[in-house]
Amino acid sequence: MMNEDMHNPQGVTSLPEQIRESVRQGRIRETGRLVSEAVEAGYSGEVILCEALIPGMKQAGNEYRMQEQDIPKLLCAARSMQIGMDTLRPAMETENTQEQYLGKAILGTVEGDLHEVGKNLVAIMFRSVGFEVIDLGVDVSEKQFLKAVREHPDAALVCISSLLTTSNVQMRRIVHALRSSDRGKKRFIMVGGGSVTESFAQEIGADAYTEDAVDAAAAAKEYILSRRRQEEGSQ
Ligand code: B12
Repeated sequence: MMNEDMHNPQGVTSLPEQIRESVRQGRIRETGRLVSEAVEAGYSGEVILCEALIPGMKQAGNEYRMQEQDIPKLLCAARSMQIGMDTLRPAMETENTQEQYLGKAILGTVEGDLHEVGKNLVAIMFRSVGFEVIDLGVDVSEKQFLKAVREHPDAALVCISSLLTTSNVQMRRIVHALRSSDRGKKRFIMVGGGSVTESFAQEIGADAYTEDAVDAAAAAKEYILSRRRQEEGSQ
């Protein structure tokens, strides 16, 4: 693997740093081009995500909060992040072709909430460890979650994202409705997003909460593998 320091010895800004700045500034096409260049240059998907795209988006969010950026600029940053993730996806899937198939996971952002960047990141990380993701998108109602679990009875996991505290009430309802529809076949429900905490997750009866998408994918994989070990042990 190449030297992945943020600066090369000549002091020229590295590709991850350029990507970070490009997302922060909301330069959509440039972000796509830089991510392609970084992939070709041999940077791993994880480095591009964790050292470039995510920090760029976080910085844009912080500047928006400090009123140093306005909504249109923030939307461009979110769009740049999305283009970056879309560009990265084929490379990440190739990097992980040796991963075993872990089954289906249903994913969506709760009703009333249009934030999609974190949810899309969860989708990428889940796919990268071997899950098939059924992405319901944003503003997903209790009914739509229930329809999805009926249509995909083999999905062992449901992942719910919420960024707005006002949407937490929806998250509570969705978890409750999913539990009531379980009929003995317990699904693993994971929740996350900026408005969710570990204690809220426990209070509403979710099975797991993680702060970020990388840990979420690792926790989901661990759950599936331990379930398979148990099933093998009981045969
Ligand atoms: C970008 C953004 C927007 C964009 C969204 C664009 C898009 N296409 O997604 C736009 C401009 C549309 C927007 C609109 C609004 N926003 Co906004 N937005 C943000 C901002 C700046 C960044 C969110 C983001 O993309 N973060 C980057 C991603 C990578 O992080 P993430 O989503 O948190 O996801 C990570 C983890 O949470 C986790 N995760 C996420 N989902 C899941 C799911 C599971 C199962 C698991 C395990 C983990 C997990 O993994 C991810 C990282 O690894 C945040 C501030 C912030 N710092 O979060 C405010 C923020 C979320 N917005 C906020 C608000 C208030 C709004 C508006 C109401 C503003 C308004 N007055 O109109 C509207 C609401 C619109 C709606 N109905 O949804 C508030 C929410 C406050 C609250 N607690 O309720 C925040 C916190 C800003 C603030 N400090 O005030 N917003």
